[in-house]
Amino acid sequence: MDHGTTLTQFIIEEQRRIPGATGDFTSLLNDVVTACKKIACAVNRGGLIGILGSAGSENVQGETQKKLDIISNDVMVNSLEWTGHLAGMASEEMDDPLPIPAMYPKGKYLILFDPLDGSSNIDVNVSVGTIFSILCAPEDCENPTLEDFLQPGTRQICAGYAVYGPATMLVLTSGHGVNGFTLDRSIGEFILSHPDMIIPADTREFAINMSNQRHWEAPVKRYVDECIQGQEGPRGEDFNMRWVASMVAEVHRILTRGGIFMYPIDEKLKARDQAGKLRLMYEANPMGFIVEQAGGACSTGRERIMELEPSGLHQRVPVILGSRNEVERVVAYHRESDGGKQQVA
Ligand code: AHM
Ligand code: MG
Repeated sequence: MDHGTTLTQFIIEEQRRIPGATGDFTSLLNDVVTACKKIACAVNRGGLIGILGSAGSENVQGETQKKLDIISNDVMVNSLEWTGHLAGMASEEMDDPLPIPAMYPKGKYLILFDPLDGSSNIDVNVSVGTIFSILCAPEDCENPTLEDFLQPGTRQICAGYAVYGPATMLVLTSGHGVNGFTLDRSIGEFILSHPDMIIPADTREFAINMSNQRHWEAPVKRYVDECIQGQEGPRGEDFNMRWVASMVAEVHRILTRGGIFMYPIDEKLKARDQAGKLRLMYEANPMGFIVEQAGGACSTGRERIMELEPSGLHQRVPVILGSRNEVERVVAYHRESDGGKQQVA
């Protein structure tokens, strides 16, 4: 019985197209995929084995950690540290980059991850996910420093996410388009189910946390206000709104049917000295890479996210991503509001 193209088959076939490829990267990706399957299993059984709820600790950013945040982080670390493909790893849940223990061989790649994004949704059984970004370590780098991790998004060689929803899916890019795979639990393999994912350039669906409306900057207020005015407003069409509070689920929806997702800078974040809510290195950059590869756009409202020069591992940035024409409209509203003259048609 033919189950279709497995993810393992897909990445080996991709590797064969690269002359001189050693298989190291393929093997690393397989290890990441295995880690995601283990996390999917933990998330799936959470309520049955007593691992829902708070762990009673905080991460470096002062956010309460859930038990599953910590379990997922441990799964990623334990699944990847021994493989010999990595020079180091960094995670939303760890203060500093984690060196590879001396007893294991080191490799040429760096990985950054958010082991369980959207974890405020775990206890209410709403989709959560794992996001990862793979970079090359500098040549002959035995022990990568923090600076070695601080590479702009344009230097990513691969990015992906797993979404633990009604089905577990894995979505990947290594710079040649975006492909989606669905976990077939009967054989324990991810099967290519969404080849060449493309985000439509136009959309009539936006996602933003409306409870922050009074804190937003003028260009975001203007954009959302025009959407809400619908047929009677300047856009002349009705818009729909969604907010899952799980970035992986929002990006997945946008990759599937289009849309725009915004977590902009606002006065509330500024008052806390935060430059945004979402983290550049393991949320905005990998999602930016995936969205751009699917034909969409990803900006802070003022700059392309992938070109930002990172200044810290846990740096936060405003994020506006999705259908290209809508993202460009929001960027143009920022330009106008900041004093530029450019008008939107
Ligand atoms: P997390 O990494 O601590 O889970 O936070 C990131 C999440 C995103 O998935 C989501 O878009 C956002 O936080 C939701 O924020 P809010 O609760 O302010 O709506
Ligand atoms: Mg997160």
